[in-house]
Amino acid sequence: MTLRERPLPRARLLGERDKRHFIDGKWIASLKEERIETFNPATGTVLATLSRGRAEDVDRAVRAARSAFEGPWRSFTPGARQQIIMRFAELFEKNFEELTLLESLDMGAPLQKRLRAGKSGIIQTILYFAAQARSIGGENPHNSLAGNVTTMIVKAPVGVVGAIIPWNGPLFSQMHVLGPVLATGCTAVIKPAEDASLAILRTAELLLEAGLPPGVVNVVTGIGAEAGAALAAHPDVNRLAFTGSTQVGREIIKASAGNMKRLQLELGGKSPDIVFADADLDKAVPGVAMGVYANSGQICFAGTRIFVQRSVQEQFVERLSAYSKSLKVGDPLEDDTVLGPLISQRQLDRVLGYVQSGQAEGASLVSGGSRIGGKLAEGYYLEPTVFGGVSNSMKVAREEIFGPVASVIPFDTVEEVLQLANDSPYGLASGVWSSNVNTVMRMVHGIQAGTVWVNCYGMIDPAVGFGGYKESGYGWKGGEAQIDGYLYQKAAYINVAN
Ligand code: TXE
Repeated sequence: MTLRERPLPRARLLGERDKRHFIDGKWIASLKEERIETFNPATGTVLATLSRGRAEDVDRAVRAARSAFEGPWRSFTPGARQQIIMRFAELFEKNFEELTLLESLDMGAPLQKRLRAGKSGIIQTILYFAAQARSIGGENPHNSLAGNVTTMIVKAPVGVVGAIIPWNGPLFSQMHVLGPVLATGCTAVIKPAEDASLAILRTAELLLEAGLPPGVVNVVTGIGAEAGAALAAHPDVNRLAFTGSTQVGREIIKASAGNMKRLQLELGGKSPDIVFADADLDKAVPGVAMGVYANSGQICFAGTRIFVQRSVQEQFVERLSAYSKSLKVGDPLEDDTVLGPLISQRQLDRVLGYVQSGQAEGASLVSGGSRIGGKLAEGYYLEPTVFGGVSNSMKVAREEIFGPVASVIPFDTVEEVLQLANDSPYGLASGVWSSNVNTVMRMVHGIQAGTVWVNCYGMIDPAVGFGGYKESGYGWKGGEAQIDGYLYQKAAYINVAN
């Protein structure tokens, strides 16, 4: 039986196959009643249809968010907001299997892997923001004014937040919007990616069940250039969180200029992962490999530029290639699958284009590089791919591929690799594998990237957070810095002598 013929597991989870927007706590069709299709990337078949939101639908959602912000939501104390977030976290945990299955069907992530490893990270993220709800306070700074003047800094929620969420991990991504929005008392209009909206629509329902007043979180589905662009340009949206390509990030910056929206941009990456000769290769090989292949390479911080010190380069490439071949690529719903399909035919074509360009520029294709056929032929599956002999100036080393493609670049010295690692328009993340503390500290201080993982790759703690240097965007996600971005700061000078 091919994947296409297999009955959808627990198809009831999809509920109504024709999805609508979630506005003001209700399911609402687009004003023009247009629809788009969303596909299962494992089979290439239509999974559901979504309402195609246009500017007028976005406007309706922004109005709902504004009136919830000015209305019922305003009377919720920090403690009441915290309780709602905690109730939501409980419901989310209770429904985690269903939500993860939806996400898996919609974007192809291996289900069991997500169920095992993803749950605690996602729940911890929302719980971190629940705690933050109680910690937002003003300040009474010591001032240099006359004794009868008291100064205060007070904080207030910025208002309506727009969020454009990508398809590569919607369940996790949305928490970095829902968390700060609910903790600070803002309201939101979310535009999920057209390729993976289902888990976000289901989450909106759970928020309502948790006791969130209607209108606090709204979801408008549709196409980026239509609904997304309308949200980015909307004059009554105060802040916009965008995760996506650097190219669209530039459009968002332009669109935000109209009303000077505050922005949080998490954009592309081309992260260096650096292996020194004194590294423990038994740990570095799988660590580096999964730094590229996790989520089939569709992660913004994937460590795709693998710099390996020349004396261990040959051995490393051999082991990386053997490890890559050992990983099971397959149906995301099978228990032992490590890599699922890419999100779409378009993404598969884009990644195959990079494989061709690597070969054309003289890199050596050590393993992988082809679409997978047989019973996986209907989905968008690609073999984990290793390029050796890459130079940092090749296209495969300069542009974000967003697929399971590793490029190995040899180096000799610490100074050389630092210069090469920083020679990129991006600066999202990086990895260092070494047992020498001097080398490690030289890298931690020298690498121009928002995160440096040492002898590990891909850990994220919501209390620590992450963000980018250079064209990887700005606006820290997580930690107190993110909360600050969702608050206006206001100074009060109170002269009691008058
Ligand atoms: O991205 P887009 P795509 C990178 C990655 C990938 C490439 C293209 O390199 O190969 O982008 O992927 C919305 N105004 N990343 O085409 O187009 C769209 O609806 C407002 C990195 O999917 O940037 C979706 O929700 N919004 C990344 C989101 O932007 C617009 C995650 C991403 O779409 C819009 C995804 C517009 N004009 C892709 N056009 C990461 N940093 O994790 C599109 N969108």
